[in-house]
Amino acid sequence: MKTQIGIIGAGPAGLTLALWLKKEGISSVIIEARSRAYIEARVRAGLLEQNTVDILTDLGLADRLIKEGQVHHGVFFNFDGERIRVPFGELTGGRNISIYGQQEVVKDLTEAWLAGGGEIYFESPALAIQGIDTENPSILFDHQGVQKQLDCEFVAACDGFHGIGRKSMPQNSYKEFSVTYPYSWLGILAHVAPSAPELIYAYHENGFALSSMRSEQVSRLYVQCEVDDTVENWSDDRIWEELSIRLGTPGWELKRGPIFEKSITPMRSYFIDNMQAGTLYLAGDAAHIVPPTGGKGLNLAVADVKHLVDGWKAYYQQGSKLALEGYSKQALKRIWRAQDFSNFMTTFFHKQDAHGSFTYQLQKAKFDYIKCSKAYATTIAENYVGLPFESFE
Ligand code: FAS
Ligand code: PHB
Repeated sequence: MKTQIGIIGAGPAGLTLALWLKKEGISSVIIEARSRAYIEARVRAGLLEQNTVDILTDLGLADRLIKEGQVHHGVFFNFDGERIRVPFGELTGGRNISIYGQQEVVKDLTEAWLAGGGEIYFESPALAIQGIDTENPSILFDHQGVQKQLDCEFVAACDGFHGIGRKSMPQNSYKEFSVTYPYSWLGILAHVAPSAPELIYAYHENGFALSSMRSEQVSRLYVQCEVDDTVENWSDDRIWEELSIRLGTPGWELKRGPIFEKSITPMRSYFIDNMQAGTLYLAGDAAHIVPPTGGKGLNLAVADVKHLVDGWKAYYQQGSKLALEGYSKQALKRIWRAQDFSNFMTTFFHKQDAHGSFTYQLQKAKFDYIKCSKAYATTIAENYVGLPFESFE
């Protein structure tokens, strides 16, 4: 089997890359370890930045997103029960976010790719990437118990944090940066209408909480929990009680309903300072992880894809390797920005030290500053909705 770009992973990065390359007349094949049912059911992110919505729209992949997604023009911040609103649409000249589950994005992109004749080898884990120091690398993978080989001109490892892409980079070809936060998130999905029209991020003495949603009938909510906590420690009643306390503000009530999904997500920042080696390129979680507090994970994956497509367009259409050679440097400008903003949102809202401590006073000072400074509120707003690509040119 031969193609121009061999893609490992059918997550947001791999699927967006395949569809965008196809628009530019560049062929690719996707190799995915899991089944179609599994990747389309995997509950993860829900916040799409303006850039991501614009890219999916330009690619003709946003019909359902536009129909079923919710456009938000602002976000609520709670601190010790006081609530303010950051009107990011107004502060950024109309850049907004959309709430639309990652699994819905994956469903839409998978459907579009297959309906257009695209190839995905499901339940086919990539075992090795060979020849990245040549112009004809290949991907060895297991397909229904038979070892197969995909010959290509480039390999895009979009295989997430636990994939083989980063592990296939040459020794000492990158420096890694890693921070693990001393807490995790317990996330739920519940059959109940959201209790607020926009997201609520809340600092509380009991711990952080986030109120999000998936539709008018389904709420998505998170509570800060211990780093080694388990869902078994969290009864439905305890979850609703803590959410109600942590998100509470005078005159507001949290609606409750049947919980149908519970999961715990660790909080970490990770990235490497080089995302390419020879004809191997990494994109998305294969190269970086951000704590979900900033809602950046999926959006960073799509931003990496934009830079990769720019590189392969220039190479195949003008014979220039410049953009490909500068891929990591270009992508890292946004990755550093997203790491900083995700770290800001995480340390701003999570309970890290005793109530009233020095750390607490710094967190409260941030909240009080947002209330009185349009400049500070605008800084947060432009990072939250995602900076335009031209900001990093
Ligand atoms: P993905 O991990 O989505 O996709 C990688 C794909 O590669 C997977 O389908 C995997 O099966 C496949 N793969 C792996 N190894 C392979 C191999 N050897 N061969 C073939 N295929 C292989 N981000 C947010 O913004 N907000 C959130 O709330 C949020 N919550 C999250 C919760 C969890 C539990 C996790 C793990 C992540 C969360 N994220 C969140 C981040 C998440 O959305 C990622 O940023 C996003 O999925 C990145 O997309 P990809 O880079 O495509 O990687
Ligand atoms: C979500 O809806 O899953 C979500 C939204 C915003 C975040 C994290 C998760 O920062």
